Amino acid sequence: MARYTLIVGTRNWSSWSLRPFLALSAIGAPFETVDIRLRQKEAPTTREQILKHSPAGKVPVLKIEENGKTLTVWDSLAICETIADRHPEAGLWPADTGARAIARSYACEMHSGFPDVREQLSMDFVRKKPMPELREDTQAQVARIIAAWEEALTTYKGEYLFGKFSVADCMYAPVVSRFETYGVAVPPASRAYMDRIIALPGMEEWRKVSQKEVDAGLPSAMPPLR
Ligand SMILES: N[C@@H](CCC(=O)N[C@@H](CS)C(=O)NCC(=O)O)C(=O)O
Repeated sequence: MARYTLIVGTRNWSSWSLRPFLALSAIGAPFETVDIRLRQKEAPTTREQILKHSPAGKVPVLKIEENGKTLTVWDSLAICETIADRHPEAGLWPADTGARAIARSYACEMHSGFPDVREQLSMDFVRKKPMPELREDTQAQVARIIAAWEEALTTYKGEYLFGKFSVADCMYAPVVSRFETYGVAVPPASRAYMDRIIALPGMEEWRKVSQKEVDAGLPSAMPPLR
């Protein structure tokens, strides 16, 4: 059996790391995590620590040890795809090809978009914060996310965006956390969806570690990289 190790960044801040953590949590196979503190400037710096695992110098990273070999996968979406590939029984993509194409579009839209949401509503997993004054672009991106959620929830009529829990939900879970932190108002179907995401066992586990980081003095906002 393969041994999975997921290298993640500071949990309270690392929205990218949360995505594959939820995918791995959903398949039910055991996995280990290695936590790397982001924005560590003294040796060993964050960069030095991440480079031990991946030449891309970013978390998350997944290591798969199998048959005496180690496969290293980096980038949150590539990791989620790999987990979905290796565990078809978990149904991390919809079975229907049309629904799967749309679910992939949702995942990729999140992966490559919404820069203003990321910047103005940065993830601070365990905290509640006042809503900043949102720029027009941010408002448009928030509206687009909500419209996309409503559309999927209405079309696929399940508990999650595409009925069953999928990679699309992993990709949007950090947005759920951001909306919760800043009290973004959403329609009832999206609110119920957010509550289901928040209640996932993987989110609960992530919250426990994030809370420990915050209790140990983690600052509220992730400092800029330079
Ligand atoms: N597109 C990448 C982005 C990953 C990313 O930007 N990770 C940040 C942490 S959330 C990182 O590793 N930053 C390096 C650093 O802070 O030194 C992914 O989806 O995995």
